[in-house]
Amino acid sequence: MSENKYTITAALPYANGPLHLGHVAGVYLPADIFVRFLRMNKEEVLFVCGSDEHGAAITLRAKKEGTTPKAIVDMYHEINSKAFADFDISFDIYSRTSNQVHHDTAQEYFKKLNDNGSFIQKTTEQYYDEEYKQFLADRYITGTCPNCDSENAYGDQCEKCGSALSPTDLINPISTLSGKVPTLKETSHWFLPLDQHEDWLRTWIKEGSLDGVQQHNPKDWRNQVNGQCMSWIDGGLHPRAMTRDLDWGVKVPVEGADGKVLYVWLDAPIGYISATKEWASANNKDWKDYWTGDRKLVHFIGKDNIVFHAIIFPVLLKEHGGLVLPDNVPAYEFLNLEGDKFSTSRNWAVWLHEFINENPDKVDEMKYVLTSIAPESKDSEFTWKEFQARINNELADILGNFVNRAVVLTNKYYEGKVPALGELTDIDKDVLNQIGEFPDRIAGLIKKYKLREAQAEAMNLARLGNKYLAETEPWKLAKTDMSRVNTIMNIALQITANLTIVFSPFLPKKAQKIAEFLNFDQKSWGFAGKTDLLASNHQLSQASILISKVDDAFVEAQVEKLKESSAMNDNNFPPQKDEVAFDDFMKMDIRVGEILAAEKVPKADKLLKLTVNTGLDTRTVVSGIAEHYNPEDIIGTKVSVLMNLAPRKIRGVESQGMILMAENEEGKLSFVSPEDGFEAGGEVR
Ligand code: B3M
Ligand code: ZN
Repeated sequence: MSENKYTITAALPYANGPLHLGHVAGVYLPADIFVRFLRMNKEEVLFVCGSDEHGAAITLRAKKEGTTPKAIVDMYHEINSKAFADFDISFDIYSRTSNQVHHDTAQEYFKKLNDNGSFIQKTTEQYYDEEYKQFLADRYITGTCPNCDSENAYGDQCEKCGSALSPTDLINPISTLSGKVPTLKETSHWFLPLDQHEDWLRTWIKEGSLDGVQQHNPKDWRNQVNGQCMSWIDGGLHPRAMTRDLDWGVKVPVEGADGKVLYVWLDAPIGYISATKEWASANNKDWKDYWTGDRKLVHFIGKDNIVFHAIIFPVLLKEHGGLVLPDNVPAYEFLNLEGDKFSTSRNWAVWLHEFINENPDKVDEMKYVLTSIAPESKDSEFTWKEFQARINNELADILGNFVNRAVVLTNKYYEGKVPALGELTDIDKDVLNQIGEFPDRIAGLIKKYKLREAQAEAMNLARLGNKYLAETEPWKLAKTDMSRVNTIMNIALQITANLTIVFSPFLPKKAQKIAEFLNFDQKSWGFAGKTDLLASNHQLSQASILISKVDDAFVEAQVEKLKESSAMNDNNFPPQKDEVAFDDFMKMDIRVGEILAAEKVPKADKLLKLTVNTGLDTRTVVSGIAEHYNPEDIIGTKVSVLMNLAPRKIRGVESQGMILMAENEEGKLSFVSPEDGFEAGGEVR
């Protein structure tokens, strides 16, 4: 059945922060749905992704936090790869660009192009920070965008309007290191002369053909992708520097290039190839099979990545020779959150790993909501209210309700054995015809990357089921006409079985669960409609709850959490609390205490049980500091103790007071201790 072979990539997320719902809705989830669909159709598909661990965004973050780029990427690679796995994103490999195989691959690639004469070497004047003695590439420099006047454009890109920039394009450039106006200084770099590629790029994008051979149908590409590409090409392409004066990245593999690394947007897309190599060598395959011949290469990306995947990387692929160009570049618009843009710096975000940790049983529910609002053709918005409405009114009331009725009634009337079809009425025939059409129609939409509509169609099949049961009312007929009920329940169960198929790419866990109710192996079926998936007499299993409803308290808590965390000021500190009266403050009895003993509280990662001399007595205080202090290191330490806090039981231990802690912007805790010579019992005011 496999006609096509696919290599599917999802943009490599920068390992400089956690993933939020915007990333998921507009890249990883649609890519995963598409891949799951292809796999069900028994197409040959490889799905690659990994962490993008180079680039100025990472070195700058390390500098700001006083740590190393390596520490940053190790941390976020871990967080993000786990979040993807927990969210059931079915990559064949999630690699990382700090791997040796990637450094080797990127260097080889560069050398090959350099030997081909694909680059031009130029000495140009680049911005330089005199104070930091460093050239200012990409995010090391900000200024006003010449295209949209946004004041926060970076040296390589304006995130507001999406245009690709060079540092010298910026109006009023400022070094992000010193905050000063940079000077110009000569340096030599390798440039990709994009201007020399305008002609073939134009034909390839407009007509989908290359060297007279049809590659893809340009009508299959999204309008905004074609539109953005054509506006760049028509605006005139310019040579673009492919190397940088930086010490973090893939070293330029040429003599005399000390202190230079590959531009992150040269090395990152090559990361797709390195990931393929890593996967291939672990699976006894040849990576080239996935990048040559009649392979369809599809890049799922956000709209700010279009130029890199639809212009620059294709030029690099063509210059390499022998490799396929993308068959499609489905780019997504942006998802907003509760009326505002997602913002990492303002902490206006729903973080994927946090959501999963707090709601491990709502993975498919979140998938459903995100696909319902996927920003396919324009920006869209996530709200917790809509999250609740989609789950309660659609997933639970339509899908959950129908499946439950079909399975429960069959168990009730037939001890779970599928009854045989009898004589068909017009309404039966009509429904059977419609069932057969759903999978094909949904498949057609998925192939066109219209996943939002495709999922809505899947839900329409459940709607059809509900309507059929409401019109035929088997629960009434059960008293009078059991042979009619046989037919109705058979058809209702065939709809249920088809639901496991059409929902599989979108809601893999729920589809699996429904299949378990039916005792049905939906995985062995292609994505095709059948009205006899369940044979008569086939034994079902029991139904359990498929979808739990979301209550108002959940919605309120989520909105509250978002507002609280985003109210943190620039330094990540919470805002000032409401005023209190002096007398109220004076009610607090805070004293110097001395820690006499400390031990871990069993089965509580964060808690230490402290024995504290307060000057008045010796008491037990439980404190959430186990991740910040070793018990043996703090004996004898003087701390501040809130004495008259009502005692509380924490993990079975009564805590008589509270140790006051200072917190920094990363959440690290420190005791608030008096200077030497202050004894236990002294008041803190
Ligand atoms: N890391 C940018 C981004 O996350 C970049 C994608 C690389 S794909 C080769 O927007
Ligand atoms: Zn702009």
